[in-house]
Amino acid sequence: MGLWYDETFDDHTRIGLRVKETLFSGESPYQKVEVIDTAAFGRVLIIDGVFMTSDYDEFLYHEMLVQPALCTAPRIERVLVIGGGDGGTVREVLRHAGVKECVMIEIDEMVVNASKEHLPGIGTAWDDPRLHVRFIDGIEYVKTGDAESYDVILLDGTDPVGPGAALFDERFYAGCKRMLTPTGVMALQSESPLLMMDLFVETQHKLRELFSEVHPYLGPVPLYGTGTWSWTWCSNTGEPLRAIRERQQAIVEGSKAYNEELHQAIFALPNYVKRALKL
Ligand code: SPD
Repeated sequence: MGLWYDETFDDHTRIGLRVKETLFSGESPYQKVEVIDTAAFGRVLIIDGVFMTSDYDEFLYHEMLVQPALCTAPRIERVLVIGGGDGGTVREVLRHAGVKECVMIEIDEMVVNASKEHLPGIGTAWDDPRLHVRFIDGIEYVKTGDAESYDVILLDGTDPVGPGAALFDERFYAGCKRMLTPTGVMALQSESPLLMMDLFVETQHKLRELFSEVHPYLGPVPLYGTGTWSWTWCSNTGEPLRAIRERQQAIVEGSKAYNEELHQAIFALPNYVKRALKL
């Protein structure tokens, strides 16, 4: 049988990967951080027993979190990423020549160090001079940072357990909105509408209290339970389908998933989601 790593969702469900080798295992002040090499998904980052990202399907997650926001925001000079310690999100941001500065706030230095060493295929932009990584608490940062200082904010957290739980709190979202320029766009990972429908709906309601435009969109991430994942695009002025053609054209060639047609398609919601959100 060999060694398997199981992520357990609940009493009835778990998903397992056969392990070729454990590359890193450490306990930070915040959480347990592991990197394993697997036969099916390549290298996989695991935090507190939950699969975060893998060589095999990370592009499906990171391109979807970043590109709809970066291709629609009126301005993209200053971008804030909260979480995302594996480096996949900032890599996608920094593909845009129009980004002058990308600040990444990650609470756990161990995640970044382990990712730099063991996931070099995901974090390929660590040396970009436009990137500024700070190891501080994102919750505190959005309380005290300068108002209206970012054109785009991206939230790349874990599931709402451990230090990631506060990233699903309405006060945190209000802090993000405070730091966003009036025409800015925020996008976040918003969990699985299948496996975590209550959390998904609750998150949409919290965001609707703060933003006039709140648009969830869906895509596949095979590593995560149920495979169907959601992200949410938020703004007080723009529209998610009004993409900026030149920005799209500049990055589509180098994208594994994102393109102009997909941008339009991902915002189409299946009936079970529309009904849950009363759309
Ligand atoms: N169920 C796992 C959800 C993890 C979401 N964040 C992944 C981080 C990848 N950069």
